Amino acid sequence: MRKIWDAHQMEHAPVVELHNGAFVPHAEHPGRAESILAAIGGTEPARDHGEAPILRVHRRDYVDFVKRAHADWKAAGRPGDAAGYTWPVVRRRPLDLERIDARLGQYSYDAGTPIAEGTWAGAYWSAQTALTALDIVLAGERSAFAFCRPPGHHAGADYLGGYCYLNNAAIAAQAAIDAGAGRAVILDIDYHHGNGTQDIFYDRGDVLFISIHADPRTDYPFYWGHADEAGEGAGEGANHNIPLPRGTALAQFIAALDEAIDRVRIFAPELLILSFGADTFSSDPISFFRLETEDYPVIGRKIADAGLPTLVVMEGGYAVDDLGANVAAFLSGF
Ligand code: Q9C
Ligand code: ZN
Repeated sequence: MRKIWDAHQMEHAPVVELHNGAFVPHAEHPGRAESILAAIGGTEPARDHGEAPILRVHRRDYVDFVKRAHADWKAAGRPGDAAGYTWPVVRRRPLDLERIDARLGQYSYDAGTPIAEGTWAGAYWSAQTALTALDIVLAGERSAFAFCRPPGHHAGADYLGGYCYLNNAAIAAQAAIDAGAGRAVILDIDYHHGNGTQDIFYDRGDVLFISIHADPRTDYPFYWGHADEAGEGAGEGANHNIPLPRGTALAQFIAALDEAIDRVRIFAPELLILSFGADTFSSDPISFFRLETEDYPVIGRKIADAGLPTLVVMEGGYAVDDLGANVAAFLSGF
Protein backbone atom coordinates (compact mmCIF):
# COMPACT_ATOMS: atom_id res chain seq x y z
CA MET A 1 0.00 0.00 0.00
CA ARG A 2 1.35 3.43 -0.96
CA LYS A 3 1.58 5.91 1.91
CA ILE A 4 1.38 9.68 1.72
CA TRP A 5 2.88 12.06 4.26
CA ASP A 6 4.11 15.62 3.87
CA ALA A 7 6.91 17.10 5.96
CA HIS A 8 4.94 20.39 6.30
CA GLN A 9 2.60 18.52 8.63
CA MET A 10 5.34 18.66 11.30
CA GLU A 11 4.95 22.46 11.48
CA HIS A 12 1.81 22.03 13.58
CA ALA A 13 3.12 21.78 17.14
CA PRO A 14 0.97 23.31 19.89
CA VAL A 15 2.67 23.25 23.28
CA VAL A 16 -0.13 22.72 25.84
CA GLU A 17 -3.85 21.99 25.96
CA LEU A 18 -6.49 22.41 28.64
CA HIS A 19 -7.27 18.85 29.78
CA ASN A 20 -9.49 18.00 32.75
CA GLY A 21 -8.85 21.37 34.34
CA ALA A 22 -5.09 21.67 33.90
CA PHE A 23 -2.71 22.73 31.15
CA VAL A 24 -0.82 19.60 30.09
CA PRO A 25 1.56 18.85 27.17
CA HIS A 26 -0.46 18.66 23.93
CA ALA A 27 -1.22 14.99 23.22
CA GLU A 28 -1.30 15.41 19.43
CA HIS A 29 2.38 16.29 19.09
CA PRO A 30 4.95 15.75 16.31
CA GLY A 31 6.39 12.74 18.18
CA ARG A 32 3.31 10.83 17.02
CA ALA A 33 4.50 11.30 13.47
CA GLU A 34 8.03 10.18 14.28
CA SER A 35 6.67 6.99 15.82
CA ILE A 36 4.46 6.19 12.84
CA LEU A 37 7.04 7.13 10.18
CA ALA A 38 9.68 4.92 11.81
CA ALA A 39 7.30 1.95 11.67
CA ILE A 40 5.55 2.15 8.29
CA GLY A 41 8.47 2.61 5.93
CA GLY A 42 8.76 4.89 2.90
CA THR A 43 6.21 7.61 2.24
CA GLU A 44 5.54 9.91 -0.71
CA PRO A 45 4.93 13.67 -0.30
CA ALA A 46 1.57 15.31 -0.91
CA ARG A 47 0.67 17.06 -4.16
CA ASP A 48 -0.87 20.51 -3.76
CA HIS A 49 -4.55 20.52 -4.79
CA GLY A 50 -5.08 24.11 -3.59
CA GLU A 51 -7.86 25.43 -1.39
CA ALA A 52 -10.80 24.60 -3.65
CA PRO A 53 -11.39 21.05 -2.34
CA ILE A 54 -11.10 22.32 1.25
CA LEU A 55 -13.73 24.98 0.54
CA ARG A 56 -16.13 22.30 -0.76
CA VAL A 57 -16.41 21.22 2.91
CA HIS A 58 -15.38 24.18 5.07
CA ARG A 59 -16.80 27.69 5.08
CA ARG A 60 -14.63 30.43 3.60
CA ASP A 61 -14.89 32.57 6.75
CA TYR A 62 -13.81 29.60 8.90
CA VAL A 63 -10.79 28.85 6.71
CA ASP A 64 -9.78 32.52 6.86
CA PHE A 65 -10.16 32.41 10.64
CA VAL A 66 -7.84 29.38 11.01
CA LYS A 67 -5.25 31.04 8.77
CA ARG A 68 -5.23 34.32 10.69
CA ALA A 69 -5.94 33.27 14.27
CA HIS A 70 -2.38 32.82 15.51
CA ALA A 71 -1.24 36.14 14.03
CA ASP A 72 -4.27 37.90 15.54
CA TRP A 73 -3.46 36.28 18.90
CA LYS A 74 0.11 37.54 18.76
CA ALA A 75 -1.06 41.00 17.64
CA ALA A 76 -3.21 41.09 20.79
CA GLY A 77 -0.03 40.51 22.81
CA ARG A 78 -0.96 37.03 24.01
CA PRO A 79 1.51 34.35 25.16
CA GLY A 80 1.70 30.84 23.72
CA ASP A 81 -0.84 29.43 21.28
CA ALA A 82 -4.33 30.74 20.52
CA ALA A 83 -7.26 29.11 22.35
CA GLY A 84 -10.73 30.26 23.30
CA TYR A 85 -12.25 30.77 26.70
CA THR A 86 -15.84 31.80 25.95
CA TRP A 87 -18.45 30.27 23.63
CA PRO A 88 -21.61 31.75 22.07
CA VAL A 89 -24.27 29.48 23.58
CA VAL A 90 -26.75 32.31 22.95
CA ARG A 91 -26.81 33.30 19.28
CA ARG A 92 -29.28 36.15 19.01
CA ARG A 93 -27.41 37.99 16.28
CA PRO A 94 -25.13 37.19 13.38
CA LEU A 95 -21.57 37.16 14.61
CA ASP A 96 -19.16 39.52 12.92
CA LEU A 97 -16.91 40.10 15.88
CA GLU A 98 -13.32 41.19 15.50
CA ARG A 99 -11.74 40.38 18.84
CA ILE A 100 -9.68 37.20 18.63
CA ASP A 101 -11.26 35.69 21.77
CA ALA A 102 -14.74 36.16 20.32
CA ARG A 103 -13.68 34.61 17.03
CA LEU A 104 -12.02 31.63 18.81
CA GLY A 105 -15.32 31.00 20.59
CA GLN A 106 -17.33 31.35 17.39
CA TYR A 107 -15.25 28.84 15.45
CA SER A 108 -14.46 26.15 18.06
CA TYR A 109 -16.24 23.94 20.56
CA ASP A 110 -13.43 23.07 23.00
CA ALA A 111 -10.40 24.63 24.68
CA GLY A 112 -8.11 21.68 23.93
CA THR A 113 -7.36 22.53 20.31
CA PRO A 114 -4.89 25.42 20.22
CA ILE A 115 -3.86 27.26 17.07
CA ALA A 116 -0.06 27.51 16.96
CA GLU A 117 2.17 29.30 14.48
CA GLY A 118 2.40 26.30 12.14
CA THR A 119 -1.17 25.07 12.55
CA TRP A 120 -2.56 26.35 9.26
CA ALA A 121 0.40 24.90 7.31
CA GLY A 122 0.12 21.56 9.09
CA ALA A 123 -3.64 21.33 8.63
CA TYR A 124 -3.47 22.44 4.99
CA TRP A 125 -0.88 19.80 4.11
CA SER A 126 -2.70 17.16 6.13
CA ALA A 127 -5.72 17.76 3.88
CA GLN A 128 -3.46 17.67 0.80
CA THR A 129 -2.12 14.32 2.03
CA ALA A 130 -5.68 12.94 2.09
CA LEU A 131 -6.38 14.31 -1.40
CA THR A 132 -3.13 12.87 -2.80
CA ALA A 133 -3.85 9.43 -1.37
CA LEU A 134 -7.40 9.65 -2.74
CA ASP A 135 -5.97 10.24 -6.23
CA ILE A 136 -4.15 6.90 -5.96
CA VAL A 137 -7.37 5.05 -5.15
CA LEU A 138 -9.39 6.91 -7.80
CA ALA A 139 -6.69 5.94 -10.32
CA GLY A 140 -7.48 2.30 -9.65
CA GLU A 141 -5.21 1.09 -6.86
CA ARG A 142 -6.96 -0.99 -4.25
CA SER A 143 -5.97 1.22 -1.30
CA ALA A 144 -3.75 4.01 -0.05
CA PHE A 145 -2.75 5.34 3.37
CA ALA A 146 -3.09 9.05 4.06
CA PHE A 147 -0.96 9.72 7.11
CA CYS A 148 -2.87 12.81 8.12
CA ARG A 149 -1.68 14.88 11.05
CA PRO A 150 -3.25 16.94 12.51
CA PRO A 151 -6.28 14.62 12.42
CA GLY A 152 -9.65 15.77 11.08
CA HIS A 153 -12.79 13.94 12.18
CA HIS A 154 -13.84 16.35 14.95
CA ALA A 155 -13.70 19.42 12.66
CA GLY A 156 -16.99 20.64 11.18
CA ALA A 157 -17.76 22.96 8.29
CA ASP A 158 -17.11 26.00 10.48
CA TYR A 159 -15.54 24.77 13.68
CA LEU A 160 -12.41 23.17 15.10
CA GLY A 161 -12.10 20.87 18.12
CA GLY A 162 -10.63 17.59 19.34
CA TYR A 163 -7.16 18.37 17.89
CA CYS A 164 -8.80 18.77 14.43
CA TYR A 165 -8.93 21.82 12.12
CA LEU A 166 -9.72 20.57 8.61
CA ASN A 167 -11.76 17.37 8.15
CA ASN A 168 -9.41 15.34 5.97
CA ALA A 169 -11.77 12.37 5.50
CA ALA A 170 -14.71 14.63 4.63
CA ILE A 171 -12.61 16.65 2.18
CA ALA A 172 -11.55 13.40 0.48
CA ALA A 173 -15.13 12.07 0.40
CA GLN A 174 -16.42 15.29 -1.17
CA ALA A 175 -13.56 15.26 -3.69
CA ALA A 176 -14.44 11.67 -4.62
CA ILE A 177 -18.10 12.63 -5.12
CA ASP A 178 -17.00 15.63 -7.20
CA ALA A 179 -14.82 13.30 -9.29
CA GLY A 180 -17.89 11.22 -10.11
CA ALA A 181 -18.25 8.66 -7.34
CA GLY A 182 -21.99 8.24 -6.81
CA ARG A 183 -21.79 7.05 -3.21
CA ALA A 184 -19.08 6.89 -0.56
CA VAL A 185 -18.94 5.48 2.96
CA ILE A 186 -16.87 6.97 5.75
CA LEU A 187 -16.30 4.30 8.40
CA ASP A 188 -14.78 5.81 11.55
CA ILE A 189 -13.04 3.50 14.04
CA ASP A 190 -11.20 6.09 16.12
CA TYR A 191 -11.94 5.79 19.86
CA HIS A 192 -13.86 9.09 19.74
CA HIS A 193 -17.01 9.77 17.77
CA GLY A 194 -16.30 11.61 14.50
CA ASN A 195 -18.73 14.42 15.23
CA GLY A 196 -17.41 16.79 12.55
CA THR A 197 -17.76 14.20 9.81
CA GLN A 198 -21.24 13.28 11.01
CA ASP A 199 -22.25 16.94 11.06
CA ILE A 200 -20.90 17.67 7.56
CA PHE A 201 -22.85 14.82 5.93
CA TYR A 202 -25.85 14.63 8.29
CA ASP A 203 -28.39 15.73 5.68
CA ARG A 204 -26.74 13.93 2.76
CA GLY A 205 -27.81 10.60 1.29
CA ASP A 206 -24.75 10.12 -0.92
CA VAL A 207 -22.23 9.76 1.94
CA LEU A 208 -22.98 7.15 4.59
CA PHE A 209 -21.23 7.81 7.90
CA ILE A 210 -20.77 4.91 10.31
CA SER A 211 -18.85 5.33 13.55
CA ILE A 212 -17.72 2.84 16.21
CA HIS A 213 -16.59 4.72 19.31
CA ALA A 214 -16.67 5.13 23.06
CA ASP A 215 -20.15 5.91 24.37
CA PRO A 216 -20.56 9.70 24.51
CA ARG A 217 -22.36 9.29 27.83
CA THR A 218 -18.89 8.69 29.30
CA ASP A 219 -16.49 10.05 26.71
CA TYR A 220 -15.65 13.07 24.58
CA PRO A 221 -17.28 14.56 22.46
CA PHE A 222 -20.38 14.02 24.69
CA TYR A 223 -22.89 15.99 22.60
CA TRP A 224 -22.68 13.79 19.50
CA GLY A 225 -22.30 10.06 18.81
CA HIS A 226 -25.42 8.67 20.48
CA ALA A 227 -27.14 5.68 18.90
CA ASP A 228 -30.29 7.59 17.94
CA GLU A 229 -28.50 10.07 15.62
CA ALA A 230 -29.62 8.68 12.26
CA GLY A 231 -29.35 11.61 9.83
CA GLU A 232 -32.03 14.00 8.59
CA GLY A 233 -33.75 15.00 5.37
CA ALA A 234 -32.07 13.31 2.42
CA GLY A 235 -29.58 11.88 4.94
CA GLU A 236 -32.19 10.06 7.01
CA GLY A 237 -30.78 6.57 7.57
CA ALA A 238 -27.32 7.51 6.21
CA ASN A 239 -25.78 8.05 9.64
CA HIS A 240 -25.15 5.18 12.00
CA ASN A 241 -23.48 5.33 15.41
CA ILE A 242 -22.31 2.28 17.35
CA PRO A 243 -21.32 3.48 20.84
CA LEU A 244 -19.42 0.93 22.94
CA PRO A 245 -18.62 0.91 26.66
CA ARG A 246 -15.25 1.66 28.20
CA GLY A 247 -13.31 -1.59 28.52
CA THR A 248 -14.31 -2.86 25.06
CA ALA A 249 -11.83 -5.51 23.85
CA LEU A 250 -11.42 -7.31 20.52
CA ALA A 251 -14.50 -9.58 20.53
CA GLN A 252 -16.95 -6.76 21.18
CA PHE A 253 -15.15 -4.46 18.77
CA ILE A 254 -15.30 -7.10 16.02
CA ALA A 255 -19.03 -7.64 16.60
CA ALA A 256 -19.56 -3.92 16.04
CA LEU A 257 -17.30 -3.98 12.99
CA ASP A 258 -19.29 -6.88 11.50
CA GLU A 259 -22.47 -4.87 11.89
CA ALA A 260 -20.82 -1.82 10.34
CA ILE A 261 -19.47 -3.76 7.37
CA ASP A 262 -22.90 -5.33 6.73
CA ARG A 263 -24.25 -1.79 6.44
CA VAL A 264 -21.39 -0.78 4.15
CA ARG A 265 -22.18 -3.72 1.85
CA ILE A 266 -25.88 -2.88 1.69
CA PHE A 267 -25.08 0.75 0.80
CA ALA A 268 -22.76 -0.55 -1.96
CA PRO A 269 -20.49 2.52 -2.25
CA GLU A 270 -17.88 3.02 -4.94
CA LEU A 271 -15.34 4.02 -2.29
CA LEU A 272 -14.68 3.34 1.39
CA ILE A 273 -12.88 5.98 3.44
CA LEU A 274 -11.67 4.66 6.77
CA SER A 275 -11.06 7.14 9.57
CA PHE A 276 -8.52 5.07 11.48
CA GLY A 277 -7.53 5.96 15.03
CA ALA A 278 -5.18 3.86 17.15
CA ASP A 279 -6.47 5.41 20.38
CA THR A 280 -8.50 2.20 20.85
CA PHE A 281 -5.22 0.72 22.16
CA SER A 282 -5.18 -0.60 25.74
CA SER A 283 -2.44 1.80 26.88
CA ASP A 284 -3.74 4.93 25.19
CA PRO A 285 -3.30 7.74 27.75
CA ILE A 286 -6.66 9.47 27.08
CA SER A 287 -8.83 6.49 26.04
CA PHE A 288 -10.36 3.38 27.59
CA PHE A 289 -10.78 0.50 25.12
CA ARG A 290 -8.61 -2.61 25.41
CA LEU A 291 -7.32 -3.44 21.94
CA GLU A 292 -3.80 -4.88 21.77
CA THR A 293 -1.17 -4.58 19.04
CA GLU A 294 -1.93 -8.10 17.78
CA ASP A 295 -5.61 -7.16 17.37
CA TYR A 296 -4.98 -4.51 14.73
CA PRO A 297 -4.12 -6.92 11.87
CA VAL A 298 -7.40 -8.75 12.55
CA ILE A 299 -9.30 -5.47 12.21
CA GLY A 300 -7.35 -4.46 9.11
CA ARG A 301 -8.03 -7.78 7.41
CA LYS A 302 -11.74 -7.64 8.17
CA ILE A 303 -12.03 -4.19 6.61
CA ALA A 304 -10.03 -5.29 3.57
CA ASP A 305 -12.41 -8.25 3.19
CA ALA A 306 -15.23 -5.79 2.47
CA GLY A 307 -13.55 -5.75 -0.95
CA LEU A 308 -13.91 -2.03 -1.68
CA PRO A 309 -11.43 0.55 -2.95
CA THR A 310 -10.28 1.99 0.36
CA LEU A 311 -8.63 5.22 1.45
CA VAL A 312 -7.24 4.88 4.98
CA VAL A 313 -7.05 8.28 6.75
CA MET A 314 -5.15 8.59 10.02
CA GLU A 315 -7.02 10.11 12.96
CA GLY A 316 -6.01 9.75 16.66
CA GLY A 317 -3.71 7.54 18.76
CA TYR A 318 -1.61 8.90 21.62
CA ALA A 319 0.37 5.99 23.13
CA VAL A 320 3.42 7.19 21.27
CA ASP A 321 5.77 4.31 22.19
CA ASP A 322 3.40 1.77 20.60
CA LEU A 323 1.66 3.98 18.06
CA GLY A 324 3.89 3.18 15.08
CA ALA A 325 3.69 -0.56 15.75
CA ASN A 326 -0.10 -0.39 16.02
CA VAL A 327 -0.49 1.52 12.75
CA ALA A 328 1.94 -0.81 10.97
CA ALA A 329 0.07 -3.82 12.40
CA PHE A 330 -3.23 -2.48 11.07
CA LEU A 331 -1.79 -1.80 7.60
CA SER A 332 -0.12 -5.23 7.44
CA GLY A 333 -3.46 -6.93 8.17
CA PHE A 334 -5.20 -4.84 5.58
N1 Q9C B 1 -10.50 15.32 29.18
C1 Q9C B 1 -8.73 12.53 18.26
O1 Q9C B 1 -8.50 11.42 18.65
N2 Q9C B 1 -9.59 15.76 24.62
N3 Q9C B 1 -9.03 13.55 19.06
C2 Q9C B 1 -10.60 15.71 25.62
C3 Q9C B 1 -11.07 15.87 28.00
C4 Q9C B 1 -10.11 15.62 23.29
C5 Q9C B 1 -9.10 13.35 20.48
C6 Q9C B 1 -10.06 16.12 26.94
C7 Q9C B 1 -9.68 14.35 22.65
C8 Q9C B 1 -9.77 14.48 21.16
C9 Q9C B 1 -8.62 12.84 16.79
ZN1 ZN C 1 -9.69 9.82 18.96
